[in-house]
Amino acid sequence: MSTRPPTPAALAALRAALGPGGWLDASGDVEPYLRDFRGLYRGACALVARPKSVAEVAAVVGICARERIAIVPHGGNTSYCGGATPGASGEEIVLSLGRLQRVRAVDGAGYSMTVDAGVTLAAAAAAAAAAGRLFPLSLGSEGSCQIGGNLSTNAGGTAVLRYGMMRELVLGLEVVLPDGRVLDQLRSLRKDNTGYDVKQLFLGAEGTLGVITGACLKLFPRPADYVTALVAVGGMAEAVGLLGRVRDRFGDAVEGFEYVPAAALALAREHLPGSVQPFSATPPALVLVELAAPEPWPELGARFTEFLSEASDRGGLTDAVVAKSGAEREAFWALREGIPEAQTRAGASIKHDVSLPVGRLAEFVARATTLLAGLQPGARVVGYGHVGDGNLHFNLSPPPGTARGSEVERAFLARAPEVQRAVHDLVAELGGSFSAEHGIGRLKTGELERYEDAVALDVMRAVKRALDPLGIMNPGKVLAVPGA
Ligand code: 2HG
Ligand code: ZN
Repeated sequence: MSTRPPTPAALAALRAALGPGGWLDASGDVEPYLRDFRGLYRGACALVARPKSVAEVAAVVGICARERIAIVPHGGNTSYCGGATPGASGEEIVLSLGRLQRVRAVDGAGYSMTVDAGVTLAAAAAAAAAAGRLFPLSLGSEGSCQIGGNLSTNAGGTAVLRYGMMRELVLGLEVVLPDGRVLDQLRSLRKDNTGYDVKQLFLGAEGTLGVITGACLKLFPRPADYVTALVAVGGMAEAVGLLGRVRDRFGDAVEGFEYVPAAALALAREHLPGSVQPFSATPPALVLVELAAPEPWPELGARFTEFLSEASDRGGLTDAVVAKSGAEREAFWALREGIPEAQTRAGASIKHDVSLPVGRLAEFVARATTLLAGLQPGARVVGYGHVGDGNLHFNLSPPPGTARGSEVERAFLARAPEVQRAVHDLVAELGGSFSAEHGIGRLKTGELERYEDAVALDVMRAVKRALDPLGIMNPGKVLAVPGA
C-alpha cells in the first residue's frame, strides 16, 4: 500500500483536531523537526502535529489512516540513526510527543511509575527519586531524550549490566495503533500471563508499528552509596578479566563498567577542557567501575580498594583512583560521557555501535584494529563504551590534524561503506550484533537486510503488514521494503 500526500482538506482536518498551538507549519518553526541530531539527514514535512493528549494522538493517527498520510513519530530527536527524521518528499507529517509531559502516577510501594511518552528521561528519573526510588536507565542525553523514544528504540546506556535495557524496565504500555485505536496495556503487574505479550512488539520498533503514548515503568531501590573508580588497564583483554573478577566479588552491586581507551582519553584532553586526566602517564585504557549498595555501606569503599590492590598484584591493572566525593564521581562520569562530544568536536567520524559476547571483545578489537589499519591508514580507532554488557562504540576519526571539509576528510568519509562492511562482517563472524543500542532508523536498514536471519525478517514483515497494512507508520525506517 502506498501513502498519499496530504490534501488541503486533510491538513485542515488535522489542524482542527489539534486546535490552536497544536501544530506548526511555518518553515522556521518546523526546521528543528527536519534534521537529525547527528546532521546526517534533512527532510521535509507538510505539518508538525503537537497533540497534548492521547485522544488527540489517536485523532491525528485516525485522520492519517483515513487519508493514507505517512506519520513520523518524534521524541527528543536524539536518534543516532535518523529514526525520527522525515524523508525528503514533504508528504509526511511529523508527530511530536513533546507536549505529553505528565507523570501520571508514582507507586513507591509497588515500585512502578506511569508516565506520558513526552516526559524526558531526566524528569522521569527525578520523579522516581522524589518518591525515594530509582529509575535506572542512564544515557548521556537524559536531559532531552524522551521516554517514548527510549521505549521505541529500546535504549541502553551505562547501567544495562545491572538493570537491563529499556525493554526490561517496562511493565505496561499504551500505544495508538496505525488505525487510530488505543491499545491500553498500561498495567503495573509483575505477573501477567494472558496470551501474547503484545506490548513487546512496540519496544524497539522505532515508531513503525504505532505511536507509544504512555508507559508503566519499573522502579528500584535507590542505592545509598556508590563507589566509583577509574582503573588503568593494559587493554581490552585486561578489562574483560577485571570485569569477571569484579562481578565475582561484588555481584549485582556492579552497576557500571565502561571502557575508555587511550585514543578517547586523548580526544577528551584536547576537546573537553577541564576533563579529569586521572593518571600522570596515559594508560593504554581505563575502565570506569561503579558499584552501588542499597544501604549505607561504609566498608564498600574499603573492600573495593582491597580488591583493587589484589587485582594489581595479579597483573590486571596498573593504577586506580577512587572518587572521594559526589563531585569527583560526577567528574569521572563526565569524562566518560563526554567522549562522543569530544569526538564530534574533533571532526568527522565513522561509527559502529556493536555488541559481542564479552569473551570475544578482545579478539574483536585486535582483529578490527588490524583490518582498519589496512583500510584507513593513519585513522584513529576510538573504541569505547559499555564493555560490561559487551557493547562497544568502535568509532573511527580521521588522522590527527585533518581539517574539516578537507580532501583528507572527504577521502576518509568516502571509505565509510567499505569500513563499516568490514567491521560488521567481523562482528557477524564473532556472533555479535551490528546494532547494539542505537537502533536501525533509516541509517542501518541495509545492514538489517544483510545480517538479520531471513526467517526473522519474514516475521518482522508479517508483523508490519498485520499492524500497519497501509504502511503509514514511519516509512523507510527499520524495514526498508516492508512488504517485500
Ligand atoms: C555513548 O555511549 C553513546 O556515549 C554514544 O551511545 C556513542 O557516539 C557514539 O558513538
Ligand atoms: Zn552508548
